[in-house]
Amino acid sequence: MESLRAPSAAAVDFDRVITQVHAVGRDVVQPAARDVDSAARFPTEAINALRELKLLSAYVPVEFGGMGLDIIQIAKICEVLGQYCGSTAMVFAMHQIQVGCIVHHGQTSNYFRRYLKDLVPQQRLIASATTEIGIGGDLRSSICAVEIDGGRFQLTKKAPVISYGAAADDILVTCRRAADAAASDQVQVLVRKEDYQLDPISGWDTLGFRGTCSCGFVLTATGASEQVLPVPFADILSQTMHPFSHIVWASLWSGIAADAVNYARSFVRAEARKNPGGPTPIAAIRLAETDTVLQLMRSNVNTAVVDYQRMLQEGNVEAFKNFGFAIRTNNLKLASSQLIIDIVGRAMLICGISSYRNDSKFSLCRHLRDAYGAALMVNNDRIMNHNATMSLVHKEA
Ligand SMILES: Cc1cc2nc3c(=O)[nH]c(=O)nc-3n(C[C@@H](O)[C@H](O)[C@H](O)COP(=O)(O)OP(=O)(O)OC[C@H]3O[C@@H](n4cnc5c(N)ncnc54)[C@H](O)[C@@H]3O)c2cc1C
Repeated sequence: MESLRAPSAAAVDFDRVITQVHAVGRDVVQPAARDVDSAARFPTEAINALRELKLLSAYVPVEFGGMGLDIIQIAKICEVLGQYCGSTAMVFAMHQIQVGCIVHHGQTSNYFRRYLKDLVPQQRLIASATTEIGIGGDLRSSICAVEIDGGRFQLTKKAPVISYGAAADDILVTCRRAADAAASDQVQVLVRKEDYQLDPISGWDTLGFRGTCSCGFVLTATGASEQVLPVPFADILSQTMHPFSHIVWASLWSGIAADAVNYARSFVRAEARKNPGGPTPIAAIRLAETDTVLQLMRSNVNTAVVDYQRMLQEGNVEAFKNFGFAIRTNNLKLASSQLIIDIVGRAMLICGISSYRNDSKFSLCRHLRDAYGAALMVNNDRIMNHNATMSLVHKEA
């Protein structure tokens, strides 16, 4: 069986890429992060800097002109970006999920092969419209349908949340295969800015991830029928969207958590410097404890991403249907979205009131607010409910 993603044949030196991402993080992303957050504005300068590094096509295989990075490397970039700005990292991660869906499931189509080639010079930003008014976060159910007639399609979706919808160039939309199809008989359609209209229905004045600008829209689109991905959405979800999302999200949440721990470390060091040669500050013990939790969080991501990369290379599509794999992927999301709150909370205890202030150099308010979004991005209760159902029939090997 052919692999969904061949072994990494990256066209670049990955250490150099990571150095460049840190440089952009320090010089562009972090200086803008507080303004992005307080104004709830799109991180334009950050995404443009990533475009300049050609990172929006980082997962595009080398044969199409991309960097050919693998999921392990993409996850690492998400983690690094998370250390500088949660919203920027989330935009980057969500875009990569859409690229992943096209790379894994579009290559049998001339249209999508051409699209992947265009992605490299054009650095198009791809958003996602899965959630729909009337079905909440149930990914396996759609109300809207793509209607194909004479090689053209028409599509209207009421989407309560489309992250960076207004800034995107293209949007991957889940919908029913046809007007008479069942709610779960879904496809994904790539709609392009020149062919769609977004009518706003809600803003994005939220607690955290404010820079993702995840407003609600009624999306109305037309296009050519070849813009429908040639694989059922059920397969795209189990083989790509589900594992890819939870891995890149958990990676960037690790980055946010690691940054909070770095703040705590600087705070403890500053305390220790006040009393040279004195006893280790009590907060240093808290810091050591927090480090163990961060290590656990990172280890979870690492295990999941290595497992997924191996499965992609093996190309055994049956393996993705295994309940054990789905449960492990869900567990990564459940655990990471709780650990990020735990770690940021511990870092706040260490830094004390300065972390609670919005105006302090040790402020962790943004980290904490972003952290609380993690459990809601596909509601943890909904995920736990799926795990509960699967665990009734699943047997661990
Ligand atoms: C920062 C951020 C960015 C996002 N970006 C996007 C995006 O770009 N595109 C997109 O499509 N979506 C996006 N989302 C939204 C998506 O992640 C949410 O899953 C979606 O909005 C549904 O959320 P909900 O809480 O309203 O609904 P639900 O998931 O339906 O949850 C609401 C309630 O239903 C309960 N529930 C649990 N299980 C079930 C069940 N089986 N059936 C019914 N209810 C159940 C839950 O416990 C909860 O109490 C984003 C969310 C966030 C936080």
